[in-house]
Amino acid sequence: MTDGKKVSIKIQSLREQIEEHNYYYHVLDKPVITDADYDRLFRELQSLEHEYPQFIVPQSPTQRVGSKPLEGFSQIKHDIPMLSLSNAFSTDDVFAFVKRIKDRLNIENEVEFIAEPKLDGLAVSIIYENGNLIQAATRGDGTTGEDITANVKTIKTVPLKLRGDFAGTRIEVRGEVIMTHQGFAELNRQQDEQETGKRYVNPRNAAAGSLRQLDPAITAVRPLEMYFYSLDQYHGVDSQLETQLDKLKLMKNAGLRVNPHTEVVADAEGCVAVHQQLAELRESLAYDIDGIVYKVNKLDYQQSLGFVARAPRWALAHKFPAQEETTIVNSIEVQVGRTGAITPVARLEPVFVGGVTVSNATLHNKSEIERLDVRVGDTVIIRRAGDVIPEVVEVIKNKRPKSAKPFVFPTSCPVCDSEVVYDSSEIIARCSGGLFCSAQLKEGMKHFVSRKAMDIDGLGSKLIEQLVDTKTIHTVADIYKLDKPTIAGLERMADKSAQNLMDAIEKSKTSTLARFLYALGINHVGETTAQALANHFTELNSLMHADQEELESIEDIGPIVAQSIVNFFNEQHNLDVINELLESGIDWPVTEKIQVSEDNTFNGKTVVLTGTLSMPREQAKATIVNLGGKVTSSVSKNTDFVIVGDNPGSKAAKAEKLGVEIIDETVFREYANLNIRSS
Ligand code: JCF
Repeated sequence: MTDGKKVSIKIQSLREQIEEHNYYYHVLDKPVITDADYDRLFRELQSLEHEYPQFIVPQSPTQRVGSKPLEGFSQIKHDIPMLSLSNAFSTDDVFAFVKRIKDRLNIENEVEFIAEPKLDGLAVSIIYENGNLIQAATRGDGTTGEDITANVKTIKTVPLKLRGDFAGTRIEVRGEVIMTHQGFAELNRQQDEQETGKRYVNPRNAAAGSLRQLDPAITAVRPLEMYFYSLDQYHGVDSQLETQLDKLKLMKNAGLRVNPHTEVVADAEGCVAVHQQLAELRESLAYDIDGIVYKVNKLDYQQSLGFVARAPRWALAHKFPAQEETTIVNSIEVQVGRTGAITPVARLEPVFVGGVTVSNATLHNKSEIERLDVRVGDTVIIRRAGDVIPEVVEVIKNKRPKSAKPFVFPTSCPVCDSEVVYDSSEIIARCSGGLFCSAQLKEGMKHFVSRKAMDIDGLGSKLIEQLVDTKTIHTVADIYKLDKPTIAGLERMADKSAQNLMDAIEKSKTSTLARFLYALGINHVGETTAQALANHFTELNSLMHADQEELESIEDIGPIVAQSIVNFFNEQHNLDVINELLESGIDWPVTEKIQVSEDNTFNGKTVVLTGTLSMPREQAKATIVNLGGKVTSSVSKNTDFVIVGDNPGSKAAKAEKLGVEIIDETVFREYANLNIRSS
């Protein structure tokens, strides 16, 4: 075989592996390799393609950002119009819809439906020829849309190539491009940081703005995702498709992600039940949905029902209550947080939005107030999405009272009068008072006693405020000096509750190093970082003396976090408080040092992990390393053991072929427990 041939086979194999892992990750939501292993495959393909550019094809997973910035978007006429959906706002509307369908079909029996969440994003149509993505378009006016092929190709949940044999076919699929709440928040955070002066008002606008970039390289770094909901053309596909569900299954097998909350229901009651379930789930979903879509399942029925005006007769969008409402700003106040950050808040005329009454909305920061130009007395549109704090989206300027004056952002802290200072981006305002500021002190204490920190049950916000305001306590260490008569002397404190609080304080003294570190409220040290620090140092003293370099050597700790930790332990005041806390008896069990017998099975062996393990991969790796073994990512004849979890992929098959010993995860667990003894 020529070298060229060998390289081309290797490239082909890498592409197939990457595509298969994309499918496991994006469509099945069950990755079978680590991100690091995936990255390795990807980089190997990139470097081979770099060396042998003659083998690059547009469908290669490396070619998502292929083209240069466009001059403008060209128009694409849809083969089949992209219709909208008829809307329903009540269960009565749904029953009427189902009755109309049964009447029209002239049948007595119940009609099956597919129910799925209606995603609040942008409809996109994609054409695959011979299984390759060749075109993507927006809905536009339904007849003609814009060619956004280059941008859509950058979305990782959109396969560039379909799975399976699609030679000789032309397929059109449609779906919704969305941005998750998390992606949206992160994007706005970056927009703030880069001082673009532009914040997106909601995930849908952010998705739209990201899709309409002329430079696909910008779209590529935006957190866009896609769910597919319809198969509109399938020329050359020889499967027998009888239902909407068959279509969705075909799509899913082809690597097109279908929303996991999609269900077949037997009748109108079933439709309404899904609406109710998802209305409750709505808060916890990672993205916005604005209702449920019902579609007649049988394709024959869809065909005979046809269309009215611009919507199919066989589909309905059953909407949820709005997440945006208008109300009036009664006042604007600023709040001082634990780190001194000053957040402006709009106090609102209470309004019912997305199922709850809202009377406050965050205004984020000074520049956001300026951008919105929000004033006391203004009528505003507020938005409440998921479980995030409601925010002001827009001011309705023509409803502004004549007397409304621009809001003046304070130059001194409203609580302690210290000067307000700004971070380097000039966006985040902070009170410079530190613990001299009673607001910062109170917030720091609330954090210290919170459930994931020292977990002092019964020491709520109101009590902390009283204790600070009456100057009973000055630092978190003072909490442990409280006596029962002092507590009982506070407002609304009976003898019994004073005793309970004393007990809770006492109980909190037995803690863990991770909790204690988290409780200290070191800037940038959240729960996960605190745990990582505790794992690494196992005791407090060496952490307190660690330098920047050692801290940065810990996985996931970067220079900013490391610097913040060093600064914290350089501050004499903090050391004093820590000493007092330890003197008052706060303690934690010493992390057990692991002792391993050298003749254990894994000592000196090379091990590969595959499939979904019930323990975090890092933990499995650490266990093997503790036993003296080595963990590698791919199976070869040098591999000694392959440990398999659920849904093992190609690695288990390869191990079998090479005769490498395969160990079930449960067996591994038992083994690891037997071989690790604490000293
Ligand atoms: O999730 C959506 N926004 C969505 C829109 C879902 C669907 O199944 C749709 C749609 C628009 C038209 N189906 C049609 C026919």
